[in-house]
Amino acid sequence: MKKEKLPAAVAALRVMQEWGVERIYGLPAGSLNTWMDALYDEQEKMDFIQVRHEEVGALAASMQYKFSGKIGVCLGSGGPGATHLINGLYDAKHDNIPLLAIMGTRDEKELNLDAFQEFNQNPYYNDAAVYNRRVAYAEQLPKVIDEAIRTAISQKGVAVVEVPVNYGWVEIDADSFYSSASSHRKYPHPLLNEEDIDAAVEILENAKRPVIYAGIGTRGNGDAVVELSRKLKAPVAITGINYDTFDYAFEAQLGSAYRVARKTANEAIDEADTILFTGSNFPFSEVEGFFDHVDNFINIDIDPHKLGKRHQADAAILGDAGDAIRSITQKISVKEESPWYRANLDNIKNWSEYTSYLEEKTQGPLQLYQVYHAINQAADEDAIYSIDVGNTTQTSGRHLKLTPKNMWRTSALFATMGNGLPGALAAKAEFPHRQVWNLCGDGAFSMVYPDIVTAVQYQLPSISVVFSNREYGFIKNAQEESNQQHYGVDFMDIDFAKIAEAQGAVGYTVREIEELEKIFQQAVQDEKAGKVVVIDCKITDDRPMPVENLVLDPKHHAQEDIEAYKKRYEAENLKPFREFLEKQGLSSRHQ
Ligand SMILES: Cc1ncc(C[n+]2csc(CCOP(=O)(O)OP(=O)(O)O)c2C)c(N)n1
Ligand SMILES: [Mg+2]
Repeated sequence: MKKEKLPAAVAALRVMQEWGVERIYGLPAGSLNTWMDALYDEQEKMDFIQVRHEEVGALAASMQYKFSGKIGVCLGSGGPGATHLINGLYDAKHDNIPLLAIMGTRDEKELNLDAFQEFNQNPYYNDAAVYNRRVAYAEQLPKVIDEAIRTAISQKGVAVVEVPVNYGWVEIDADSFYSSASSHRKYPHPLLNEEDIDAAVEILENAKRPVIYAGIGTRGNGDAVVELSRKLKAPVAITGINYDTFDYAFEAQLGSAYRVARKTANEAIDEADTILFTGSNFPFSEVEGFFDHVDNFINIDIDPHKLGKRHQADAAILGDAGDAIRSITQKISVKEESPWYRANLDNIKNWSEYTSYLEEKTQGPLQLYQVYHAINQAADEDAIYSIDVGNTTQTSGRHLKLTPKNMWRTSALFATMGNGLPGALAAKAEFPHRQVWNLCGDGAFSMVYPDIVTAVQYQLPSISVVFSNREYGFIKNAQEESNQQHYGVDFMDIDFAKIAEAQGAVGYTVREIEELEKIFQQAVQDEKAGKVVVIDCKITDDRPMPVENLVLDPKHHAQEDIEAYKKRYEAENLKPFREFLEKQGLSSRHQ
């Protein structure tokens, strides 16, 4: 009997399908011809999303996992298409995201002879990838794809597979390969070591000024963190990528720390004596000596490699952050509402009055703050936010009113600009019935806006809010701290609404506060009607408050400097944390 045969590339797609892959992002090329034929054959079971730049495809694939936990796949042609993928691959590497990148290359006979567009590709990806191979012969193609996906998922990283173009067409035996997807099991949570829990509990029992630092390891366990916070009377600082784990109205939420941050978190950590650091890889702790002053540092992580990585730990707990937090909560005694806790609650309230004041202004030129107010008013309660890199990363964490029903995702550790729109494409493809927002700066949007066409073409509606301040604001602000001059940071005004319209999307321009409400309500209707929307918000170039560099405390700054700072940041009623500490009979550690 004749054996059933199928093209090797189709076999590879079947393996991917078993792993749950529903779409591939990419852009065709000669070296991808066999993949395109296979995708044509499999189009009933799998989508090909044609992007306008391979980087957008790679970023969409990476962001897809951040939103849905499903591995993303991207394609790049041999040579230039493959090298275009690199930012997406590094985004995935840095954020521990499983991703499969397939690179075309020339027919095997032409390899290693400096053929057109040919180069020794694998070494280029070595640093980014946990698996990085060229397929050795046609029959191996589905097996290598299976190995690549299994490695990417189990090691939470990037798998790169280079495929000579002729292999994909070779007819292979249908029974010569299989997918190991059905054997996939998640690592179980490590059993907690009770001695380590007890050591942490003892430290916390004696802490006078505890702060819980909740990283993304606590995602899905916000309730457990809140319970511990209320029992221990410890405010909660969060990693910047963890906003949606907590309800914005949680009374003891300090927000995130350092620069992409809120005042309250920096001040609390600065005055704390004990940090409970859970499920976080906060990269600024060593560089800035962020926790150097504390008496005790407790480190919880599910990854042994992270224990003690960011700061020397006095107690270390290997385990799932939720499990460990629950165990600590069970063992710890209920604390009275302490002066430390009250001072923090007051400080949080003072900060939230400040941000509300900015957001709710009805007079004056349009600032970014009022744009957030419009978003908060117009957004669905389970809206998804894809956040680009720049001021938006910082300000969305201050002004968006998030709850665990939302999702807020960005390019966190690699922090590449241009991830917002790819993230919105991926989010809508994964969650077609949820409202999707892309919040980005004008610089970041300029890197990727041709892919608005992709959203239009594939009917993946979203609302892109462009914060147009006509500058690379986040970098201009950094220059203010370190350079003598601003240089290379300003650019011309761009009409993004017009660009959007030219791409078949709906474009709006907002110039005044009073225009916001109507346009945002209309945009929401448009998105629901299946349209891709771009709202170009022409905002002032006001710098958002640098909370890592506060000038509010008369003990440390001249009155005129404080007045100038308050005036510039419209912060007349904002108080230094010292005032709240002293009101509670405590003193600052900076005398
Ligand atoms: C690909 C890339 N290039 C450069 C940077 C450095 N960088 C970080 S934020 C930023 C400016 C962002 O400008 P824009 O998108 O206009 O946002 P704004 O801060 O003005 O709101 C730059 C250049 C980066 N993170 N990624
Ligand atoms: Mg800008």
